[in-house]
Amino acid sequence: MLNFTRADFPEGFLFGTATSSYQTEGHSFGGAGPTHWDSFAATPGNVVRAENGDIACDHYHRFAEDFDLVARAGFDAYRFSTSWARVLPEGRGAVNEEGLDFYDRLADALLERGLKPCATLYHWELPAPLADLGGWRNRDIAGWFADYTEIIMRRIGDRMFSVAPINEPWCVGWLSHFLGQHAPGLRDIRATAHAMHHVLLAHGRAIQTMRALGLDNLGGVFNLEWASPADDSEAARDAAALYDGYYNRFFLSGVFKGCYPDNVMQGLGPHMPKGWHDDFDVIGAPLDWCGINYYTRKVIAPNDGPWPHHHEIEGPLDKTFMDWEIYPQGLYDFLIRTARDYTGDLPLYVTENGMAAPDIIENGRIDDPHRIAYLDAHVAMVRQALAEGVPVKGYFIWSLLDNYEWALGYDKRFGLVHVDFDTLDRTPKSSYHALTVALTRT
Ligand code: GCO
Repeated sequence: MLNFTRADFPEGFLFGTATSSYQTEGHSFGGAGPTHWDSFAATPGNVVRAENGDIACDHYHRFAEDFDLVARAGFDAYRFSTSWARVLPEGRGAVNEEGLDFYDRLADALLERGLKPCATLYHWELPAPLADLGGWRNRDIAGWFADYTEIIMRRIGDRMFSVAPINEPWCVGWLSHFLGQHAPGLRDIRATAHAMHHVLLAHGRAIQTMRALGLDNLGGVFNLEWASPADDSEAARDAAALYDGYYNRFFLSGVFKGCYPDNVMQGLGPHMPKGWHDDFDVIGAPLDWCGINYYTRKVIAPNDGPWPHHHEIEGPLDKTFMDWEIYPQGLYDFLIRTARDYTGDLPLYVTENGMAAPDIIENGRIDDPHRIAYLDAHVAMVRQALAEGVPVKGYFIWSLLDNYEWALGYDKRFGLVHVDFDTLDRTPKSSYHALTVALTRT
């Protein structure tokens, strides 16, 4: 049982669940073009067992069944992403009509079930031909992305409840170009600085494009991770502040304040693309809401290596199957801080929150009390922020389905619904049943 019901929330508060295209659809279906994730995954050492998104959950063929599950649980909204390479197999130029038709059917299927469609236009599978041209390192990506935005939104924009251009700019920039853990797997500070700026420029261009199409309820989705200093020395505090700088504040500050944090620019400054100072009018195109994806915190210690002169150390709290500490307080702190420092009265959404576990099926049942406890603890933080006047308007759980967890392959199960990756059978977990009670009890 969960310790909340819908009645504990303001009228109109939205409960939703989320997935993404490459992680669920099955990229081999329907004429989608190759992406940088496909080649990244095909290169030894990048992804557990070199698994990829070819089949994933076969959501491409099973979306109706999946949306029945969303509706039956009592959710109001469903967050999904559209695949650039499915719509434009070359990234530009010729449209794959089958891909557009797919998202058209998907939009209708959501509305038929009374679900609000919440779209994200990029969740990490860049068309390979654009990666060949430098991908996020190339300033032209802002224009390519705006063109793709126009094509997909001309087709489905009329039925979207909300749209965000890019999921988690930190992952697109830092994780993929500095840490090398996601495609394209670079570890290069110049590539990082360029990608971090261009991802925001592309975000802004997409917002402008959608405004010109007359769309509204447009936002941004940022993954925020709390940074705790390893001890109370000044050096550790600075180290955590820098982690917070390039993980969280860089993107929020770029979009909502038109500048980048000084501590981040001490390292990235010399590597920034030419003319970056002049892009903030685009980057800061006004938004209607701000989405926060929250999972965990990191404990940060200083070192005397090259910038950013710090590293993560293992924290003392209970961990999920991702080895991520469970730290609900961070969600509360981010809701308070984001409203106070960046967004003011703008609606905030928790656009992702959830946890991975092994979730083994036994006698046709999956008991996941750990997930129920995780969700309960985080929802309690949302309620606390609401009680203090933060304008939180919705809470989305990652994820509806167990799916492709990127470099970690298919082992890390985040779903409310278990997926057997041999048969593709779906089995709702006990967390799904608990949510159904919380959301449908009157
Ligand atoms: C994320 C992503 C998802 C991940 C999830 C768990 O936004 O980070 O949207 O793709 O699967 O976060 O790591």
